[in-house]
Amino acid sequence: MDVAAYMAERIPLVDHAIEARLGELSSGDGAIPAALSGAMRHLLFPGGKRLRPVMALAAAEAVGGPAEAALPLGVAVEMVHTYSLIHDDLPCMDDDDLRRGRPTVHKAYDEATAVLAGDALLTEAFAVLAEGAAPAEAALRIQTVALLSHSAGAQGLVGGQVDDLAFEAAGGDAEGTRAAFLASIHARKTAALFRASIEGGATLAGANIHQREALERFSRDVGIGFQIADDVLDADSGEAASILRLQGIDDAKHGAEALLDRALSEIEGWGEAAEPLRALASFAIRRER
Ligand code: GRG
Repeated sequence: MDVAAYMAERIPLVDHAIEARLGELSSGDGAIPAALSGAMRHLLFPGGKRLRPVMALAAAEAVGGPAEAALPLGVAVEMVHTYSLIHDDLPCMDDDDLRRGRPTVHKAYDEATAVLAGDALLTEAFAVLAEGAAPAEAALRIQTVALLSHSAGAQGLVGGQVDDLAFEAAGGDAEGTRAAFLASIHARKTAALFRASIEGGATLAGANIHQREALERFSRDVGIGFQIADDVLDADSGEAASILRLQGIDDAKHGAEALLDRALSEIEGWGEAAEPLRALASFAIRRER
């Protein structure tokens, strides 16, 4: 399976849907301020890998649905992801000047605008997901709104970020304590949004409970494996809550491979339709950027 070709085919669907939404926000009587619109767009275009939305579409296909069923979720998760990066870069968090080789939003605009652009993306994400559902899919959309809320909220991204900031102080000295704490940070900070994308995408395509449960486990392993890959790629960053604080690069890579194997075993026997999801999981963990 050519994962690059699959992504090249699906990313324009996501980009077009994000563009349409931003266009709506900036037109007509309720048009948003130009500075806010610019700051919201700043990281969205040109974006990053768009891995989470493409995984949402692939998860919909994996359970026999059309990719388009997951498109509102694809837009929503990319907006939440983008908000998290904008806030993560702020002076009170990681204090970064550059993101994807360009000035961070608070550098290109100012701090208050960056906070507000993140807030706007986070809240708009839920509007995108909730609006425009055909009556038959309304219940599935509501379930997916709840899933994304939990993934982004106190038990997910935000809680993970709080623990991440406290890692040095609260990690404890014992190796076992630190390993468990690190795994919990990665599960919340990174894997939670993969779960919302993957289980949510399948939910919107009508997945049954067994498929959803398998994808919950699949997405946790893929999300943590993705974060390990990120730590390995970012080995020189000195990031506190990195797997490389606990083990060497080779052990970390082996651990990520084991997670990939276990994830793939969750969707074994799902047939050809799940091939893009398998290929994206491999890409997430074996990527070189
Ligand atoms: C609530 C004030 C406030 C802040 C929250 C939630 C949060 C800040 C930060 C999230 C933590 C975070 C940035 C996790 C990192 C996960 C990760 C490895 C992101 C990089 O993802 P890629 O590689 O990025 O998919 P691209 O650039 O490709 O989109």
